[in-house]
Amino acid sequence: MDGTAEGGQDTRGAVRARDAQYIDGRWRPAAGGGRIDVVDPVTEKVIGQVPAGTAEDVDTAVRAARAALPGWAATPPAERAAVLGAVRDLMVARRAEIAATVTAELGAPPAFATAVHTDMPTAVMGSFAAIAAAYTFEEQVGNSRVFQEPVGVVGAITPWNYPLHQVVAKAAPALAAGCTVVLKPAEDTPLVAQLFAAILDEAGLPAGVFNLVTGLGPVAGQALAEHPGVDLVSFTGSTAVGRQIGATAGAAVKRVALELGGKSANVILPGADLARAVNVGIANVFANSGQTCSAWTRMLVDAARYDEAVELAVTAAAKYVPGERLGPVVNAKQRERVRGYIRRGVAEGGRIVAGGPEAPDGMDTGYFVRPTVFADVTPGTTIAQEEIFGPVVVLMKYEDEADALRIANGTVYGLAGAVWGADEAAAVAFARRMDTGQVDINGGRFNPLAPFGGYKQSGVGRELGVHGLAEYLQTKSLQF
Ligand code: TXE
Repeated sequence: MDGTAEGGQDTRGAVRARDAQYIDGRWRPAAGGGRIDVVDPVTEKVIGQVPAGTAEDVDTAVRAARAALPGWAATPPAERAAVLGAVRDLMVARRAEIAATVTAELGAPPAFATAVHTDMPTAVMGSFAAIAAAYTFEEQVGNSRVFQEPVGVVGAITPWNYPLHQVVAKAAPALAAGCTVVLKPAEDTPLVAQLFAAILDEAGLPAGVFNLVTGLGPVAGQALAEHPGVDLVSFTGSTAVGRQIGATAGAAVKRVALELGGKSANVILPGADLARAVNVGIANVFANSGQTCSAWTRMLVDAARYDEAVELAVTAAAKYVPGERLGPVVNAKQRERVRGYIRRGVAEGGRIVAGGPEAPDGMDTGYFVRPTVFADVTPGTTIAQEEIFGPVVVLMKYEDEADALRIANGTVYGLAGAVWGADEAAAVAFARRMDTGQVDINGGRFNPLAPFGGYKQSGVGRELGVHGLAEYLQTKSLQF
């Protein structure tokens, strides 16, 4: 069922914009007449329009989600798991269409759009189908029967940086738990969210269980966060907006999950394979043009090997050719923000060894930023403290392990990180002392079952795996 009015020009074959909101199992016209242009960050051309949803659309969607809640909550977990499995299969079948959509609206190079933007959320969807099928929603504890019940209606607000993954990381556990969902995706990347809604529809998810309202953050997003019919707000985005959403939820005594910014450290211990640590570290930051909340944007190297690390980083950065392996950032505002940070870094004494604030040579079109490496950065400076969210990495020197730990832990954030060392036990011991939610040891590999989330101001709650599912559950006990 997909009787949509076609809102956008089809510039890349598979990409399509729907001029409608997906509410209560059908695409319906938005309440207001406003539209949001969706822009291709490579060409700067408008590739489609979606509705600028209003508080009225949000209210209609929340009512639909409330009405669908009892039925979905009472659906046996195995049946919910089967629907998620069908969704996963459709994501596999529509892999090329998903990747093309992310490429069109985010500017992600096609290979990355497929391998990461498409395959990662597909794996996450599959993992929640498996978790829902196996999870213990009901158990006997002494003379009590303990039930894990859905929290209720979830308001999900997502950013543009991993437009489908961020949606799936919320929708999949929420649906697995028996919650119903209203999603407000980022205004820059609503097309893949619309495609996802179409996939859920095709998979046979009952009407009202998942609803999509496109719109602006301070309008549709805020209306969703403040709606009394929402039981849990799950937000990923900037710390500033997260703080506001947390305060609103706190005042309403409502559950909240926040995935916010990061400034993660890549700690290269003295015995580590330096070339590998630097190369993987650079790839980690420049993938997705630096727009990754968990990116290892601070590289920490011991003083003895610092100069060698700088050279390796410069060589590795040169492989990220803008327009080829390195895509643009999402929009003009973000490009100016990142360039501003680069200028600030220079003003505060950092030494640019690759890249810089100017546009890449001969690239007047597209929101490109040169892959930038800073050396001689001191820990207290702005570019060593604030999330830049662009292809910028800072290299810092440490004297000994205690110094490295102090620098690694010396920000308000604590989302992710990496430790490299010849002695794995020593690397693990170091990682255990880092104030951060997720650490890769000697490279690591993505694990959709591993809990992901922040210490300190990087957020509240966890996504992925059984810990991610638990965010969407509340516990009831019956005593006998
Ligand atoms: O984020 P916003 P922006 C960081 C990153 C980036 C900066 C700004 O440093 O440079 O934030 O990005 C919705 N009530 N991250 O401005 O505004 C908005 O519509 C309710 C890190 O894009 O926080 C979108 O859907 N919702 C991050 C979502 O919030 C509101 C990913 C995120 O947008 C709202 C993105 C409001 N008042 C940015 N205002 C990460 N952790 O991965 C906006 N929104």
